[in-house]
Amino acid sequence: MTRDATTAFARALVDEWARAGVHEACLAPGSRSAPLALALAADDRIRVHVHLDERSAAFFALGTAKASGSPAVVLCTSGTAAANFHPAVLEASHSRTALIVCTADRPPELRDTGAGQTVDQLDLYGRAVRWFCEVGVPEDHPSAAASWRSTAARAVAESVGPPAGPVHLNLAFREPLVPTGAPLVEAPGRADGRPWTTVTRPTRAPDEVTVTRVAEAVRARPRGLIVAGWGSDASAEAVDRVARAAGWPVLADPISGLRQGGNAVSTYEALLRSPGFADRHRPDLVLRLGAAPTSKPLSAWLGPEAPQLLVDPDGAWLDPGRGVAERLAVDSEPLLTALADALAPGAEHDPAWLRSWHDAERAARAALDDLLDGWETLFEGRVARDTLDALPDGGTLVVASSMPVRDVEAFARPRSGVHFLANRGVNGIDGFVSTVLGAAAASQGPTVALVGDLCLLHDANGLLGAGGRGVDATFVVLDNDGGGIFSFLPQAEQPEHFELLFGTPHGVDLAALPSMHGLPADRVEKAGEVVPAVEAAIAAGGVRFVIVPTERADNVRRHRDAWKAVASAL
Ligand SMILES: Cc1ncc(C[n+]2csc(CCOP(=O)(O)OP(=O)(O)O)c2C)c(N)n1
Ligand SMILES: [Mg+2]
Repeated sequence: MTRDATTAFARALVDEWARAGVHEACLAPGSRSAPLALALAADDRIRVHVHLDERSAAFFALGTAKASGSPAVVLCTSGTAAANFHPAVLEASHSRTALIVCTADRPPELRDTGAGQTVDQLDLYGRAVRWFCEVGVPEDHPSAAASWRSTAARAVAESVGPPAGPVHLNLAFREPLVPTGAPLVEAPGRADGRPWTTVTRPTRAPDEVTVTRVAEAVRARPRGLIVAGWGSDASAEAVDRVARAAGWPVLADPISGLRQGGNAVSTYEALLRSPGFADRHRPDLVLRLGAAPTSKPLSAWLGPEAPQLLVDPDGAWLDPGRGVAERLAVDSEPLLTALADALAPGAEHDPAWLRSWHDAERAARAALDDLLDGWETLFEGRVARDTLDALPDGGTLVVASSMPVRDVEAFARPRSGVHFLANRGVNGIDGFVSTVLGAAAASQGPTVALVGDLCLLHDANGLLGAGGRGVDATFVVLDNDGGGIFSFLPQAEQPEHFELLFGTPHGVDLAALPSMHGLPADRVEKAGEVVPAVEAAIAAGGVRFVIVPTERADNVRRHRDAWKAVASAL
């Protein structure tokens, strides 16, 4: 009797992934992918999340991987299904998120013959993947165990990097696609339960010469700054130690997770819009962690004139302003720890520098908070600030692109205890609902999402089955009936086609969307109702919506009022 290679192969892959610490797999229904789908479902070390829409499946997997730091598997059938993974593959590539992307394919004899649901899937995602492997049709072969298992182990290793990112396995399956009942081809794993191949990665710690040199540079330039964006990969403690030892303020985009500690300046967006302040506070050295912050005024102000040291272990060259003077290709945590140690004994400060930032932060914070707290009308900046306040410690805030990420940056107070996530690798407004639900599935505490109406609608399919996934996620939806961000851009000065091309109002009742999926939605009318509504949704659990209606033109005016209030408070 012919032994069953297809089933044995699929089970060997899944076993290797489970051994390597993969916990989540997302898949969309299809026939060609059946062998791997069945093997995933049969292994209770890996949770399987099923999605109709492949784009949602891939973003859900991305959300689990971002929240957990472990690679996630995503699987689909052949043809256009595979192309629907592409947006999440791009986001995973740019945000350096480990994703094991498996596309089922016809065997070679059925390719390029007009066979159904068959496209060229080789290198489908181009240079966005860390590794592409055309795995080949599973066959009964004496070296099956080594070949299958090392492929699976390598997929995990390549996805973890560094740099982490997506890998693509194209899996050709020949019929029959379900177990034949024949004995399986034997492909046992290692006896000790370890993966076939593990990869040892020493930390990329800085050498002493580098630490001494950087410490000297920091000492010589007391008017310095730490600037952090997403992907900083450093602990708040290490950043705070360096900031204190150097006497430098910390300007951290909240999605870096580093807007906390005694030297945090949370109001830099407003401060740097005041030309007097920006001129008087030019730094003479900047230590940059992760991506550039989202803030345009900050990026423009950090031009090439200010010497910037970028900590960039993965070689991602996160330097859109082309101002970086030195790239430190080392891990941030050991660098910061060594730097804090080197600076600690009696580092020279310019106390006036830090005091001036502290005073400005205090004045700007009070001006912003007084203004916002005085408005009963719903204002998106206040909703961003208050949504973060409503989260308990241990919660996760997933911030959507467009204005939510900008408003969190401009208005959120410093805070610890919250895990921030955002799809900022490529800033797409696609796949957001699924990313949030995936993050919620892989997180311990409650997950709250801050999202615009278009971003929500873009991944409306992500809500399919959301209520049955056993996750706690609250969507705070800023409903300004269109793309509010465009009202801040030069297009807004071209009123003739503005609404048609950019504003794009849709008129959809956003409470009807969750209702269609049996999910509760609460609509708030006044600013003071946001925090209680978010807290109530978190306490109730499950997937819930808080709809916050706002008005685009009014929103622009209030942002400008906020910048004016800070300028006059300085
Ligand atoms: C996939 C994708 N398509 C288009 C864009 C361009 N884009 C950026 S923001 C935006 C509007 C988003 O509107 P909404 O989610 O309602 O947020 P708001 O601007 O109102 O804050 C669009 C279309 C994008 N970033 N990603
Ligand atoms: Mg909108």
